[in-house]
Amino acid sequence: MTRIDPLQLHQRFPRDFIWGVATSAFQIEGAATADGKGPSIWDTFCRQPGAIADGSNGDIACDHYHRWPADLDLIKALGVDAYRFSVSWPRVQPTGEGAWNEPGLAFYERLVDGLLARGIKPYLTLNHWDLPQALQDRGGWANRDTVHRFVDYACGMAARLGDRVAAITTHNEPWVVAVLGHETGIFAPGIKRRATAMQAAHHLLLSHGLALQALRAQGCSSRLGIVLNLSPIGPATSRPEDVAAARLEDGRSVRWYMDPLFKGAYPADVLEHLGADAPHIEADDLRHIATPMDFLGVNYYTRSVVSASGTWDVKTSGRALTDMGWEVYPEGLTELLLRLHHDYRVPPLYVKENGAAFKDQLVNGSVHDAERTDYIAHHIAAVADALAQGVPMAGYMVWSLLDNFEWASGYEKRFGIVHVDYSTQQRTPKDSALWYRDFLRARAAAPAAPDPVLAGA
Ligand code: IFM
Repeated sequence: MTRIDPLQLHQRFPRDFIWGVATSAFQIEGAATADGKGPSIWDTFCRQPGAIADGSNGDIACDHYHRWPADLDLIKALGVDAYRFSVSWPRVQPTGEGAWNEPGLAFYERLVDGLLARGIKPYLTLNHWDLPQALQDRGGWANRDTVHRFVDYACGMAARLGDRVAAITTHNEPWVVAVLGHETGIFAPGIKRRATAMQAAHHLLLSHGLALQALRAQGCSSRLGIVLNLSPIGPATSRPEDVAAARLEDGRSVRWYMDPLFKGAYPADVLEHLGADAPHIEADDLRHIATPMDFLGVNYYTRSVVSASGTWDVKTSGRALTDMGWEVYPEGLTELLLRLHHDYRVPPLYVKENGAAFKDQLVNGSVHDAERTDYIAHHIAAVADALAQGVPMAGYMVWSLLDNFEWASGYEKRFGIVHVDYSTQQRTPKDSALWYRDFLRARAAAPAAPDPVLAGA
C-alpha cells in the first residue's frame, strides 16, 4: 500500500473531529471475581471445553482493573481526544437487577474522573456483551424482562456518571450478540437456534430505544446512540442467485438493524425469509426502537462478499488479509458511510472501531507493525473521502488500545496498537501507536479543513 502523509491527511478533517482509541471491559479488565463482581455469560462460556481457541479466559486479561492509571497515562501520551470503554454490567450490578455493587461503581467513577483529569473525553458503552449470568439463567436477551433490567441498569449508570461522560452507547454490535451468540453459538451464551437469535435481536433493539427514552426523561446530558458492526455486502458474481443471497445477507446484517432504528420497520424480505423464526413484536415496540439518536457508531473491519453456495474464497480477492483472515478493503468503509448517509437520515456518524490483528513480533523493545499502520492510515483516508462527499462524520476510534482477549480466539489475535506481554503485563507502544501519536500531533501544524456543511452553504 502507498504511504500516507499524516499532515496532508489531517488537512482533510475539521478541527472538532474526535479522535480516539477503544477497548471493552471483558477484553481488558480481568479481576473476574474482585470486589463483589458477579459472573458474566463470557465467564461461563470460557469454561466450556473448546469454546475458546487457546483455552483461555478473561480472569486476568490485561489486568486493567488494577493498572488503569498507567493505561490512562498511555492514552494521554497518544494525544487522543476520547477513550471508548465499556462497563461490565455484573461488576456494577452482580445479578443484573436490584443491589448495586459500590466497589464496581467506584472503579468506573475513578476511571472517568481519571480521564477527565487528563483532558480525555469518556465515551461509555453499557453493553459490550458481558451480560450478567444470573439474567442468562432466566433466558437472557431472549427474555423480554431483560429489556427492563437493561433500562434500569442504564438509568443507574447515567445517574452515577451521566454528568461526566461525553457519550453513552447502549449496545455494541447487537448482530454479534444475536447471531454469533444465539444462532451459530460460537460466542456466549453459545445457543444455536435462529428463532432465539431473532428474538434476542429484537429485545436488544427495544432495550436500546427504551433506555434512550428513560435516560432523557431523567435529564441525562450525555449524547446517546448505538454502535453497529456494518459492512458493504456484495455478490460474488452477477448470477441472480448470488445477487439474491447478497441482498438477503444485507437484510439480515445491515437492514435488520438500520431499518427499525431509522425507519421504524423491519425489512419485509427478511421477515418473509424468517417465517416462523421471526420475533414476537408487541404494539409500539417499533416506535420505541426508532427513538431518535444523537449519534450512530459504526464498527468497520472488512467488506463481505456473498455467493449462494457460500463458497467465495477471500484469498481470490488478491488483497492483503489480516491475521483474522479478513480482507483489507478500506474503500468499503467509504462505500458503507455513503450508503448510510443516502439511505437513512443518520445523525452524526462515528467510526467507533477500526483496526486489524497481525502477527506482531516484539524485538528489542519495538514492534514494527507496518501492516497495521498502513491499515489505519488508509481507513482514516477512507473516512476523509466520505467526509468530502458530505457524510456527517464526527469521529474515528482505533480498535484497540491494547492487545486483549479476542473472544473465541482468546489471546492469539493481537489488535492492539500497544503490545501486551501477558506474562509480565508490560505495555509497549507499537509503531502504529507512534504513527497515530504523530498523526495527532500533526493537527497543530495542519490548517483545518473547511466545515463541509458551511462550505456547502
Ligand atoms: O474485539 C472485537 C470487539 O470486541 C468488537 N468488534 C470487533 C473486534 C474485533 O473482532
